[in-house]
Amino acid sequence: MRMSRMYLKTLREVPAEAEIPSHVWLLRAGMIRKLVSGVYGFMPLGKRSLQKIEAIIRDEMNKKGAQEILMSALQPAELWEESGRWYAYGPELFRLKDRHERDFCLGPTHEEIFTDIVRNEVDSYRQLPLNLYQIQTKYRDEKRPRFGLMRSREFIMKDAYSFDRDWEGLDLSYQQMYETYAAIFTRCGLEFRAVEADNGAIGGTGSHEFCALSEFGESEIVYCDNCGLASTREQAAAVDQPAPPEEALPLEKVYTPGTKTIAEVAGFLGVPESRTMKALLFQVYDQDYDYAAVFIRGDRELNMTKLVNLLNIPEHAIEFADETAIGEATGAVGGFTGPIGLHDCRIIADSELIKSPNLVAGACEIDHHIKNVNYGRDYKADLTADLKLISAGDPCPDCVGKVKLTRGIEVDQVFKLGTKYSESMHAYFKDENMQEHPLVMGCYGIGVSRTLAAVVEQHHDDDGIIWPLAVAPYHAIITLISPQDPIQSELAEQLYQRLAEAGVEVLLDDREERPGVKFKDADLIGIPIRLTVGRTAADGVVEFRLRAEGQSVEKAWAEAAGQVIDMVKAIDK
Ligand code: 9G3
Repeated sequence: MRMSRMYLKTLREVPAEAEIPSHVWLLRAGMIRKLVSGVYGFMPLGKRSLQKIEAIIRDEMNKKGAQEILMSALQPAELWEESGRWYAYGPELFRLKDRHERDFCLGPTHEEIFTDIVRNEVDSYRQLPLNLYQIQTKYRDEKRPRFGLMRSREFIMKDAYSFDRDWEGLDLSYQQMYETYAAIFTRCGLEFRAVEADNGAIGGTGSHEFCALSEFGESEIVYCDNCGLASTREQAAAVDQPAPPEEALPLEKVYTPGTKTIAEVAGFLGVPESRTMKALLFQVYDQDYDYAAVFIRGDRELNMTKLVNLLNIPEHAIEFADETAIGEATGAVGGFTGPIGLHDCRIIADSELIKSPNLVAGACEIDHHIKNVNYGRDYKADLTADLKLISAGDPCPDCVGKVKLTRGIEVDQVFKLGTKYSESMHAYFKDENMQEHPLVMGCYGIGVSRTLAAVVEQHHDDDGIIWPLAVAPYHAIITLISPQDPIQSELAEQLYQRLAEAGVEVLLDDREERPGVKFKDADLIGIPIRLTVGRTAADGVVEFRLRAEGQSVEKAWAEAAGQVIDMVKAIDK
């Protein structure tokens, strides 16, 4: 493609709404354009990279015997009523009516649609296992779309649905898709971790998130380089590290004026924070108790997911209580609450805390704490469990390593759906004895447009994008310094033809622009290989430079061409 003909508008300035690198660079490189909040269009360069990612997905899915179909984005409400989800989703579901006042939604996902197709046409075990997928536009009316393609209201997803005769079959399908995803993200040049994830609203059991590591990711990832553990932070077990046992010393109430925080009381008494006890008070709804006090070591943070799971209550049934407001009912005293003197309140203690001797706790009295509080002798809990939020450097729960924390972009999700949809929608098959059984399903999504953004998050520098060769919009760019110089333009044309004939996707920057602008644009759009035709054209010499490495070397043009052709042939080998 000649850049003098190409539809491309690069931006020198960072658009105001762009907060993270991928959003900045995709806009500045002219790859995407915003239509309205959370809705983006793909311009020529962006569309080409999107197609590269889709081609990798198709190749890997087809290798595993999955079959591509394409279902509609327009979904009749009836199917969602059958699955029971029509009323389960709120404003996030784009709903509309047709001219006959019939209810529809724009599909945020396609469990119902795929189950409907299969229930009408699969009725025998001989047709199983089956894996159908599509690459299709999804619609979710996100409350706060942001970060460009990362959280948009319309996005491209590859969603696959597997149908098996039993759970063993599902496990096999799941394993197949897991391997497929690892291959896809590796070929796209993404560094990722597969982490156990919470099942969330969709139900089913055992789901994973593949997270592309990025400091701007929305998921907090805990990982161990030693054993390969990877988990979302709220899911990660934390290892108890109690102080060594010691004799329980006598209780001692001390005057600790104005020391409301852990740091203040630890500082005032000259003890480490790990020798103090933190109290967190909660108001609880729809349970047979109103208040709960959670006690955890002063140097730890509470993991709310673990607390909610322990109490087996929904997240909205618990909220932080105002200690002063509940003082009357429970004896709590803001900033000085401890287990001794607390009443009419569920006492919940972290597993590590109860093994830690002689701690400083609030005295339930203003400006006073109590030293040497010991579990068992001085207080008991109604419930104890690991409630800690794991932190970087903590021991790995699975090995002797230390965990690290990073953030991840959830580029996909896979769920074992089981019979959730096949039962509610009567998708059954007959076995060898003509016995009817519900199909056992799994679903497997990849955020295609989100993957594009994740690649940019992981592959950029201060000058722009650094595309991995396999997903670059073009493999190479020929920067022609002086198009009006016949020697230079002749050589550039020769090089251009040679590469194009060999199947290299090559851009020829033949614009009447200053060299500096051409170099800046080449770096900004991130084409992996740059060949500069300039002063040395008379000797048949060009400058060869890899975007990812930065330094340039001079080569005879045919040799440079050969090297580019070899690099392109080596993609995905
Ligand atoms: C909705 C709306 C938003 C949603 C869903 C339904 C997420 C919904 C979960 C999934 C699960 C899997 C197939 C591909 C892989 C992920 N957001 N989910 O079901 F109505 Cl508004 O989509 N689906």
